Amino acid sequence: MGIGMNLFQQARHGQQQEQTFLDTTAGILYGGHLLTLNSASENTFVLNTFNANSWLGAYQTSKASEPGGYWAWITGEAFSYSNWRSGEPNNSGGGEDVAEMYNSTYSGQWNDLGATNGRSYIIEYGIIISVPEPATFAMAALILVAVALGKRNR
Ligand SMILES: [Ca+2]
Ligand SMILES: [Ca+2]
Repeated sequence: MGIGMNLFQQARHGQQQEQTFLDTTAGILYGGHLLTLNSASENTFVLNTFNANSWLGAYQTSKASEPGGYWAWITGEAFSYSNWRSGEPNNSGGGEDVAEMYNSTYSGQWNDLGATNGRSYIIEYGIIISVPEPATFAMAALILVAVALGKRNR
C-alpha cells in the first residue's frame, strides 16, 4: 500500500467532525475498515441507509494512468464494481487519489477527491462465512455501522 499509505499520512491533520481519509482508518482499530462496495445492490443499500457524502475505502495504488487507472480497495478485494459519476474520476487539480460516495443528490455515485477533505464515513465490519457446497467461496456478510458526523467546521 505504498501510495495509499502516503495518502493516509498526508491526511493526518485537522480535527473536523467530519474526518479526513486518514482519520477514518481509525475504524480498523475496532476490527472494521472503511466502506468498500462490490455491487450495485450494495451501493443502493448504503445510499438508502445512510444517504451521506461518505469516504469509500478506495485509493489509487499508482498515478501512472490518471484518472481512471490503478483504483483499489483498501481491503485488497478486486475493484470489479465501480459507480463513478459521469465525468469522474477526473483527478481534478492533479491530486484526487481517493474516493467518496455521493448522497442522493447524485444518486450515490462516486467521485475522486483529495484525501484531506472532510467527509462522513462508514465503517464496515465483514464477517467471512464459509459456504461448503457446491463451491468453496467466501461470502462477506455486511454489518454496517454508520458514523454520520456533523457539519464541517469550516
Ligand atoms: Ca488521481
Ligand atoms: Ca473528482
